[in-house]
Amino acid sequence: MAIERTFTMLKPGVLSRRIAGEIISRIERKGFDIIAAKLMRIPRALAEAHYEEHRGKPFFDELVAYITSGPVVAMVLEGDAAISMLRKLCGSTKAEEAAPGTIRGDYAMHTGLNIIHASDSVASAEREIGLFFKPEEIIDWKDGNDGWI
Ligand code: D4T
Repeated sequence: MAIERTFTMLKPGVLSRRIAGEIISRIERKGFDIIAAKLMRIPRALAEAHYEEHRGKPFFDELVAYITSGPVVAMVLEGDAAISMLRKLCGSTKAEEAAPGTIRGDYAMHTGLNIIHASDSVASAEREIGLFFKPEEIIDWKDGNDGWI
């Protein structure tokens, strides 16, 4: 499998619910390397750029309002097939289809409040990492545990 980088974001509400640690812990225990992380409030323009593909859809305004309503934790993760691995760990976008055991399945009741974002392709990951992080904010480190993960 190829090593990939993916972008993820713990959406507003995660900090208020005091579950950021639990979610990050699941990501770490799976084996991803966290190579960038920051707490931030997303400016409206960045939220709209991030969700540009959904502009004009009925849920777009609510989505942008939600994502700008409080601080998020933005991260870049690295690992084998990181993009599809993280999508599986998050579970289905639709709340009613997200399986128990996945992050969305365990922590979200509503699709519009699905608590975590994960890039869905190499192109999206590159675009989203570039929107949220400067190259110097990404730390390329190795923990020496490759044989165990
Ligand atoms: P997001 O991007 O949560 O950050 O998730 P996905 O990559 O899994 O899903 P998406 O781009 O299709 O949707 C983005 C975001 O919009 C919300 N949404 C989506 C919604 O409120 N109603 C809907 O019908 C859909 C499809 C949830 C996630």
